[in-house]
Amino acid sequence: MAFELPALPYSYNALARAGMCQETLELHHDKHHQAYVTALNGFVEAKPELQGKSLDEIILAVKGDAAQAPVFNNAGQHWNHILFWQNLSATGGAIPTALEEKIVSDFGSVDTFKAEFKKAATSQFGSGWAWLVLDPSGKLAVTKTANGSNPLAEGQGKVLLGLDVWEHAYYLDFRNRRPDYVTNYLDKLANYEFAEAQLKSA
Ligand code: MN3
Repeated sequence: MAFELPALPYSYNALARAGMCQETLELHHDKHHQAYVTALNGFVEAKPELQGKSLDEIILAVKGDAAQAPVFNNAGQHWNHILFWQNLSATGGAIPTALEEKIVSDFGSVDTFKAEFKKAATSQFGSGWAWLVLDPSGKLAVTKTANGSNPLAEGQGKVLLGLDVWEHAYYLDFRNRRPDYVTNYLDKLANYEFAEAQLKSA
């Protein structure tokens, strides 16, 4: 069973007013994400040991194996983008009560959480991701990973939010201004209701 590109959970122009234009979503979803899925399916077809495994199982099976890095990168990016599309909302930015209480309890304040997330997202050198996770001890934490890696591969806990900081994610909308892209995400695009649902299902 081949892996498939999931449809966006909103229209291509749904996020334009919140800072992510139609062309960004068309290229990012239809070209970049599709390319990861196509490459991953090619590897699975060629490697019997990967066949029948779930996406999570593939990521965990090949992580840390230099010879399998192309498999890891494409599987990781498929996993990351499935999460990412659910992380965005045309009416994002509002933090529901249970999540806000947990953020205040674990970071001290919403502003501190946002400052830590922004620091992680802007200090990730080159391509990668910033994350809000529920760490293995049950506390919220901000992390970052390089390229196609993610908290699943690195044992950082359950993901509540993940922000793509590859240039393809923001260059059309924000040019070289990654900090502005991150701030806009936290204040206008982030789907904190999805994050709260992840927290409650943990
Ligand atoms: Mn991307």
